[in-house]
Amino acid sequence: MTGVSEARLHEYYMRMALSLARRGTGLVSPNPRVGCVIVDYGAPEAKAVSRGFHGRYGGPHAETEAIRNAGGSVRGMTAYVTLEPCCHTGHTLPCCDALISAGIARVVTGMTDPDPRVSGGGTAKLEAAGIEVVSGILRKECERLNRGFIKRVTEGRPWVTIKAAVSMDGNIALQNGESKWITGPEARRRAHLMRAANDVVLVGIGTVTKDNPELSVRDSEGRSPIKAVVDKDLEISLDAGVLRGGERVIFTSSGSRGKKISELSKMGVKVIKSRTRDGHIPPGEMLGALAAMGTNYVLVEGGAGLISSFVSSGCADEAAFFTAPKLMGNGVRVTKFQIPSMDLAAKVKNLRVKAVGADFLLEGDF
Ligand code: AOF
Ligand code: ZN
Repeated sequence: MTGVSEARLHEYYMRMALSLARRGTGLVSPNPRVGCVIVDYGAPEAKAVSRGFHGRYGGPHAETEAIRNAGGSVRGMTAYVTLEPCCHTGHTLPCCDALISAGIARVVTGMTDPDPRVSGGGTAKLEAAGIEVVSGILRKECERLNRGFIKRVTEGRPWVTIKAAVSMDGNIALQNGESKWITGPEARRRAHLMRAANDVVLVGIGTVTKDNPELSVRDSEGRSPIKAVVDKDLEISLDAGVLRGGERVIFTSSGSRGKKISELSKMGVKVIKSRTRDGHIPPGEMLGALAAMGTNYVLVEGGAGLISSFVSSGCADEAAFFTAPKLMGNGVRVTKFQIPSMDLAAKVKNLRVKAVGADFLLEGDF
């Protein structure tokens, strides 16, 4: 491509690698989403000759997939990878070794791997083998795509999105408890897609008792996330829809004991006991346990109490509010905390607004 600067080409192919990486969404945790494109600059024009992505946990990494998919020699070519190639032996042999032995001449990466087993070691290994490494192309986009992986590896907790369906005046239910259906079918389908993109869906026992949700992924393709319920006093009914199949977790207080725990365990439910503070299980405790289970992304779906405690404890990273064009009056507010002055309001940055059917999806980061 004559006339196109090298920087533009790097971004172009990195964008291609990013869209490949996205195909691992919901499938690769605790691993990161990674995509790889191999480009032949030796041809009269730069040409992408092969693509690969990390498609499931324990499966081959993006780079080895791309090398394999080439079906022939990739000697002298450039590999674009959204993440620094690994140099450790885990489920698979190091990608660095695969790139070196395939004769790749240049590696262009999006971001450094925060995993302490790699973290700069991959780049160093490639350079020591005489491969040119260009780092940090579309770094922000690459880091954004793996925000949960980064969070878990560097802070020991997954990325948390609080999700709710609200009216324009901030209600998630009427005074009488009615909450179906605030938003329309398109928003509900989108919410199911959101579940599929997360590793865990977390709700409070109040929501389970009142709405009896299944928390499965129905209206969209994809695997179902872990279903987790915060149930301090173990009030859950053994017939609750959420307990029907899939991977299930209940967070309860360390004081919970008795027959219910053994019944739940017999049903295959993982019961995690936690200390309480002011009568609540601190969100940080739950997130620590979920990180230890290898999850990178948690969707907190309500109710208001749980959403509020995640926000006020600084454990909410992102908000996704489906907002219906209606007013519901003096109902149940989506948050319950008191703010003493406007400068202490929980501010949402990088606001994204999307029309979804007749509703709007407002998304942003804390
Ligand atoms: C890459 N390309 O496609 C992925 C990488 O459990 P393993 O053996 O699959 O190793 C997981 C670690 O490897 C993970 O923490 C991250 O550091 C790296 N993931 N690296 O070069 C890939 N998925
Ligand atoms: Zn690798």
